Amino acid sequence: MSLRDALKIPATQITDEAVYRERRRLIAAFAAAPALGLPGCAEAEPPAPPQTAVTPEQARAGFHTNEPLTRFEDITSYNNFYEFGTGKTDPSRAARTLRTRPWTVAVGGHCAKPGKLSFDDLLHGLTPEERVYRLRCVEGWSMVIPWLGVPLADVLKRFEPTSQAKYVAFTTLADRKQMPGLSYRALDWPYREGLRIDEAMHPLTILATGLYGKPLLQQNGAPLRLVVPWKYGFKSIKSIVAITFVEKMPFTSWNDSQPSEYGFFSNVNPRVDHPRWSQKTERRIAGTGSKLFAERIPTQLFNGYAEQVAGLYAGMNLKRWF
Ligand SMILES: Nc1nc2c(c(=O)[nH]1)N[C@H]1C(S)=C(S)[C@@H](COP(=O)(O)O)O[C@H]1N2
Ligand SMILES: [Mo]
Repeated sequence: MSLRDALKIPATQITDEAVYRERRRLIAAFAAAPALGLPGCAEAEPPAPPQTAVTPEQARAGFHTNEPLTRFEDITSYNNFYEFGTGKTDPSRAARTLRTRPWTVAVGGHCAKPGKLSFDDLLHGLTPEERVYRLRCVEGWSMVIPWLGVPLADVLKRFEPTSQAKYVAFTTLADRKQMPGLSYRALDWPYREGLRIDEAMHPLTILATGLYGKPLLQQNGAPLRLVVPWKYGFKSIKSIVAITFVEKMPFTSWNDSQPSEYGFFSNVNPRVDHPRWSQKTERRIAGTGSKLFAERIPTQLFNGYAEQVAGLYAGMNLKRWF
C-alpha cells in the first residue's frame, strides 16, 4: 500500500500545487496568529482532522538536518525512563535488567487483523532506515539523533485499521521484576501514550529500533519505541508491548498525572508555555568535551517540522488543544 492509500488522499490532491500553497499559508498563519485562539472557541472535542497530506519528497526533507548530532554517550546516559527512576542518569544504570528478547507486541482494537507478534515478525519485510530527527523534551532540552526506524504507518496498515480507529493507543511493558521504578507511583503504570490516527500514519512518525546504526539500548526504549519529532519527548513512548486502535482520545500517562501541564497533543510550540516554565527556548545537548549543553536557542513551532505537519492542525486552536 502506498503512502497515498494509507492516508486515503486522492492522487489529485497529492500533486496539486494548491495543496502545497495552502500548507505554506497555514504555516504563515500559525506563525503570525497570537497564541490565544479566537474568543468563543471553547470546543469540547478536538475538531475533526483535515484531509491533508505531504508528498513523499516533502516528508523526506524532514528526515535530515545539518545540525550537529548529539553524542552517542550523551543520548545513552541522559534519559527519561521513569520505570527505571526519575533521575536523568538513573535509566542508563538501572535499565540493564530489562530483557528485550523475546519481545511481543499485541496489536488490536478497531482493526480487521489483530495479532500478537514478536519483535521480528512486527518488522518483517521492513528495513530500518536512518532518519536524523530532533527530539525535544518538555523541560527545555533537545537532542539531534540519527535514529534507525521504520515508518509506523507501514506497521499499522498491516493490521487493517477500520474507520472507527480514530486514535492509536500505546502501552509500555510494566514488569516489577525488571523495572525497579514501578515500586514508586510516579505515574499510573503502565506508561501509556496516544496519537490521533493521522499523526500515527504521518511519514515522520517512526517506530525506532536503533540509533547511530546500532540497536537501541534499554535506556532509550529497546527493543522498539515511538519517535514523533514535532511533539514533546514524552510522546515518544518506550519499550512498547501493546498498540491498540481506539475510537476515543486515549488515556495518556502525563496528561493523567498533570492535566493542566501536559495535553494530549503536546505539539512543540514556543507560544504555549508550560505553567511552570517558558517553552520559548531550549538547550541542545550538543556539548563538546565535558560540556553537556550548548547555548540556548529559540524553540521552533512544531520543533521545526511545520512544513510537514502544520496541515494536520488546520483550524485547530493550539492554545486550547495543547
Ligand atoms: N515508557 C516510558 N517512555 C518514555 C518515558 C518514560 O518515563 N517511560 N519518558 C518520556 C520522556 S519524558 C522523554 S523526554 C523521552 C526521552 O527519550 P530518551 O531518553 O531516549 O532521550 O522518552 C519518553 N518515553
Ligand atoms: Mo520529557
